[in-house]
Amino acid sequence: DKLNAFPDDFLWGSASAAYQVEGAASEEGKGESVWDRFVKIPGKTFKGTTGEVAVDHYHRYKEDVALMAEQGMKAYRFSVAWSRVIPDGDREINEKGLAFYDKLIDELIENGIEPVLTLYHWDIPQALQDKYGGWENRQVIEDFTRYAELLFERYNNKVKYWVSLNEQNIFITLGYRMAAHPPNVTDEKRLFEANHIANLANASVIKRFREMGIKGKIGPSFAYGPTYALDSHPLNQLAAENHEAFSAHWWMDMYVFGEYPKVVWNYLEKKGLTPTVHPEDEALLKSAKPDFMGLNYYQTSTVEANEPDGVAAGKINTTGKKGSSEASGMPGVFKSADNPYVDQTDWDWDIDPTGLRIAMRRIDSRYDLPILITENGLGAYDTLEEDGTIHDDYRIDFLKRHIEAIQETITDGVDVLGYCTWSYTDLLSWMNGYQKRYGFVYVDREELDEKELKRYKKDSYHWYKKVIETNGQEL
Ligand code: GCO
Repeated sequence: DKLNAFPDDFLWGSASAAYQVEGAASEEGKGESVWDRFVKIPGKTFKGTTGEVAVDHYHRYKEDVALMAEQGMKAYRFSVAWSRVIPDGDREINEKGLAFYDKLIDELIENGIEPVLTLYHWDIPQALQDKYGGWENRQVIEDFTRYAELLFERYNNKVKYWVSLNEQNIFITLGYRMAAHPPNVTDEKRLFEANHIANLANASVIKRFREMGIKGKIGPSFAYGPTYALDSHPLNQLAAENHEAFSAHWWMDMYVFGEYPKVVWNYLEKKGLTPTVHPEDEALLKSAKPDFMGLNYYQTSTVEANEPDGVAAGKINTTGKKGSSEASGMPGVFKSADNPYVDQTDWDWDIDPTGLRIAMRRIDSRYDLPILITENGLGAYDTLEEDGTIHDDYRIDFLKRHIEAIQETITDGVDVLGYCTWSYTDLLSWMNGYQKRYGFVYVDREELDEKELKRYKKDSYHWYKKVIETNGQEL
């Protein structure tokens, strides 16, 4: 029965990431992260915007949690900034930084909101980047695990949902192929090496989580949107299969089965791009199956066959995000195409609620894991009216259609733990500044009076309140 689709304990939530909301970039002992450094390179972000102040969540977390509580929010996903709690990444612990997360977590729990803690949302300490090249050096596995252990120990019994790496596919691809994220590199060989080490680090923290007997569930958050073939031409269908292998199985197979898909491995081998694998890696990678797959869903991709000799020879589109990928093809494998059946957002991302249903069904049938939707939302321009209202009916429409798709997917038999919209308050869009807004709560940065940063409830805030109240029955 469709009306009973959402389980009673369904986690209606919302999400954010440290660098995008906290601000206080160098307060109370916080160390520099690679993002604090990267945003200073001219031309890397929209009008040079940074997260130095962001939306000042660090000082306003109480106000933000109060707004969530009033809305009836059941879960809040946030990330811990590694360089806030271990400023150099591998040395002293900064108690003041940890105290912030103590307070945030307690505040959430007191208000009946389940904390969903992301260990890594892209902000590795700059000190580790300088010292040994960050994700390109195996030392990071140990350092990341020590950092995770600290949080596991401290928040065991308080935090029940843990996210290991957020969107490994995005931070690796944008960081090492497109120089659109730190460490600002365009090198395929380095990309696959760093990616392998990130896989090991991910496995290592999950293994540690099990060894420590932490109560709760842990999994990665992966940016996934299914691939469609442009049409039923068999070569276009094959191209779609290939894209799915390169952009999705390449990572998710590793998380769940501890191995790389053959199709991609063999292709990379021919190009001399396979990462260095040590004999002991396999055992670690196979010892760390996640409890759930965290799904960040924004859009689908459409592809067609590419000429073997490379008409559009270029890059692999692993981001699943147009506009964030210059990409578009691999000779003999696939190239990007436009989908004529879907509309686009203000940033040209395909709007495709059915794609979310397909995404979850594919994850369910290939990996047989519960799914926690850790992100889904609409980045748009919003207008603050003179009376302090924001009429974001386009966002309501977007979210409503995606929630309907989730409802259908649950009736298909897929185990869905919860739904965290992206994002709670408006926040810094890494490369697009503060004009690209995702939140239920509008943050006024227009006057650039950063001390003000007043919060306003959008229409979608009130709408989601009712969705939660009725457990998804009233959309
Ligand atoms: C943006 C992006 C982000 C991501 C998120 C990924 O506009 O910068 O959409 O906000 O969705 O950080 O985990």
